[in-house]
Amino acid sequence: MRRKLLAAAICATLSALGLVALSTTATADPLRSHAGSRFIGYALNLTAQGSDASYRTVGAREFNIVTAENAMKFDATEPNQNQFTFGQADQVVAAAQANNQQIHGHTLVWHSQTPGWIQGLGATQMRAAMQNHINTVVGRYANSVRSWDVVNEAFNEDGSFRQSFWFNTLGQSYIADAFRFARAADPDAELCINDFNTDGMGAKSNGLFNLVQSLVQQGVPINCVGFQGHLAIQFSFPNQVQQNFQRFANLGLNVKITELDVRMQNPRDATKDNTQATYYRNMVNACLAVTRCNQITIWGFTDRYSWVPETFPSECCALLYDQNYSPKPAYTAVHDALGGNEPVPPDPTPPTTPGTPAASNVTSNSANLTWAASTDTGGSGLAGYNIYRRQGTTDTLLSQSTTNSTTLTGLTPSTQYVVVVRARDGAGNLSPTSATATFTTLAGPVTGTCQVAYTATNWGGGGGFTGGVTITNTGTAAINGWTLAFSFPAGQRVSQGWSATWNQPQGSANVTATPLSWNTTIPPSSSVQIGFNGSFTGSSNPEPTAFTINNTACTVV
Ligand code: G2I
Repeated sequence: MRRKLLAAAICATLSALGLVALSTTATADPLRSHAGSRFIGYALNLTAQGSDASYRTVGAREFNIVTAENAMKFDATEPNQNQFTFGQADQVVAAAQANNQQIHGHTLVWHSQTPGWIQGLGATQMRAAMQNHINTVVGRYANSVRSWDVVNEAFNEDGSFRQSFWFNTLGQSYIADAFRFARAADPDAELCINDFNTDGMGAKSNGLFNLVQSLVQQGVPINCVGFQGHLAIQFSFPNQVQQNFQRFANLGLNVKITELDVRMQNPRDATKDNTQATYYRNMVNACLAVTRCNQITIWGFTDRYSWVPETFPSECCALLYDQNYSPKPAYTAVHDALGGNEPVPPDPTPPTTPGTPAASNVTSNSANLTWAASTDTGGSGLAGYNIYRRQGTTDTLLSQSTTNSTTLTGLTPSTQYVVVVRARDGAGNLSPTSATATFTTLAGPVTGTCQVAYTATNWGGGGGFTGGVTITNTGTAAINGWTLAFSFPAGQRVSQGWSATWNQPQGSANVTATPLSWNTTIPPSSSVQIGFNGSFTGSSNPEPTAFTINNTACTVV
């Protein structure tokens, strides 16, 4: 408080001398000085950065992480296939680094601001183009970008998947694939899924939660969930934001507010400013209450540059500073909320090693595990346990538990599992790994009934075609492990496939496909899409008429 008054006095003196053109808040006490171990950021508008010295000054002074508002999007970085243009993205990186700021990458796979050339490709080519884009962009910035919005806005308001060209062409697996490609290009970046209207509890955030939970369970390399936070004061504040953030954090993921702004209907007035400040304060406090919420980014900072008036012509004034760089009540709210919540003291001490787990009640797809509890003396407290499957030297997260027992579900029948447990504390420290427990699941009946949709798209000329198979679990129990089998009627051959291990013995019409690690389980009412390139002879390419999953016939649609 004293610092603030002193700085204000200095500012007033300098102002009187005509040395300060701008009304800004105390320069010695910017937002970033209150961020603690978190990041406080803004979306950088490159036009403003190039033309407006005040914009550069405030952006550099207040924030410690930068998101490119547009410069890292697909249409900016790869406007034509495999012709990459990094000029603008490089400018953002250079500006951030010059100001000792981190960089949050936005965004790799989105339906908007993505060039037309990729939207019309067939599945194989689109997936390869997605991989090439992610590999090239993430690879280029592997040493400078600390976190990425890998997939952006994949959901409809009712929690179903958005029918984007990505989804329509590649199916839901495009999301897991995007994360795998990003991880391959940068082993260290924090990889996020990002969306809007998911800030509070509701249908859309439930859809996001279900997806994220299944990605974690499948070992897909996702590290964080971004909540955009585009709010408006004429709508009520979202429902249970802190609880919503916490349920994602409990999956072992970091949480970020990635695009916060709070718009209002024209004209701006003092009452609206105060309501807006409350919305900002509530969002910041929700983040601060969740240990794993590690970033709050505002989608700009001055009303001089904002996406709002272009998109909502009767609305305005969504940011912390007005058009002339005067801080608004919203700025003070964010500043004081951050200041009132200095970071919790560091806890470098992990919990003690959990006891050796014991397996019981092993079925074809589940098992109970119990172990002796750990203790935590570092101050942040025991948060729970991670249960991993060990295969060779790799431990893959199977599930998490807040107590010293768990029921593993979704296991594959007739399969040996070696499992270990590690304890987690509130600061995210992991204990040493427990000794192993080994058990083998029982042979299982086929638990689901199935439906298969087969497509064949002949290439223009020659005898090549692309085949696609969508397997849907129409039963009420999960299918855990599957073998798809069918016979080609007219000498067709699989030459190369994806999303499954394909096999067609030489000289045989019989084809089988078995899952990869990430699509082994098909929950009820869910589908997996797999595909292949193949060849046919003569002029027709008739479809197989019968398909089985685990030797049980499926409905063919
Ligand atoms: O719409 C607000 C945000 C929602 N979440 C994803 C963000 O990426 C998105 O940002 C906005 C940018 O703030 C705008 O600046 O995304 C818009 C496009 O979806 C951006 O607007 C576009 C304009 O519509 C174009 O006219 C303009 O050429 O920015 C382009 C580049 O300046």
